[in-house]
Amino acid sequence: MITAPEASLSARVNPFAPDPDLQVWMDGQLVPVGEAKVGVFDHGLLYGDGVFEGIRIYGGKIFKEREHIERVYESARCIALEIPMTPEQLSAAMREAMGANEIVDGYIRLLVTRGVGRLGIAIQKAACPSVIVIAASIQLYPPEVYERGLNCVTAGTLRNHPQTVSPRVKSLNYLNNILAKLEATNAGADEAILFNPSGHATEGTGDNLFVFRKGVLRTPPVSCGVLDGITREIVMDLARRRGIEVCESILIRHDIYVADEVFLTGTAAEVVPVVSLDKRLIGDGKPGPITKQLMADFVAYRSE
Ligand code: PXG
Repeated sequence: MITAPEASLSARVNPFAPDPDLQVWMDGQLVPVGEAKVGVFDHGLLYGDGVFEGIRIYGGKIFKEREHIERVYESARCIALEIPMTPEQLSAAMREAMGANEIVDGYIRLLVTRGVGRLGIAIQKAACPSVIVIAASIQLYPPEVYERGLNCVTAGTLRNHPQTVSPRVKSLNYLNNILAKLEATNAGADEAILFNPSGHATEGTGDNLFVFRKGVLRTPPVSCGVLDGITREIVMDLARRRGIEVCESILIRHDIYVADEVFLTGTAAEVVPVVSLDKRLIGDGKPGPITKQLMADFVAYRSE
């Protein structure tokens, strides 16, 4: 329902406004968040033309920094976007943003946009890509979610077709994921599982998917159209170290319904149990022992 705004647009108070003391690193300098503005002609805004990374800071250290930097260059390369900095400079910018805001445990959002240009989708119409680094605290699922597990729905919205923009690119257009998340919220669930156009399971809206059944841990291969998640890689390794057989295999909805355990992995959520899909309980409807083991192993690993 559309209602008339009560106050003029410019007089609205945004309840989600960031801490005004936050310093943002933008194109070579730290600026107060109130001054860290993206131009209305930035192709990142006009067309979603850009890439990003979400990175955790644990105990003052940038977690898996090299992997995230490699992935942002790979995402950028795929969309023919030249990052106007070396990996070393990018790393220094992250440290500057982290230091300026005294973040010890938090989150880095690294963005590269095509920059301000002329109207028009041709990349030649934007010559100066912009780099932004935000270091801040992170909004996580509350602890009880890790104890009870997530209730998920099958999203009607599909994951990007691999022949459109590759799902391996962390692009500034997350609308499919946003719409899938909205489907979950509208259904009273926590999260949505997206499928690809062939009906194969891919991942959650911002997390990779794992299914455990009869001693084998499975996750869809990257070729199914999923982000090559950094947490995914760590968790596969942790599971193997526990002697669990791990394989990348095509999964359909059936495999989730009949799984003993299901969980999601990602930078923000780390390892989070899934206890139902479309209101059907997975296993006994409680986080399972393998999931709990890997949750603990992940916490130990990231504190190493
Ligand atoms: N799939 C998708 C679509 C993602 O966006 C993951 C899987 C997990 O990948 P990593 O490398 O993080 O294990 C992601 C990651 C945010 C945010 O602010 C999103 C992600 C990560 C951190 C923050 O929404 N997505």
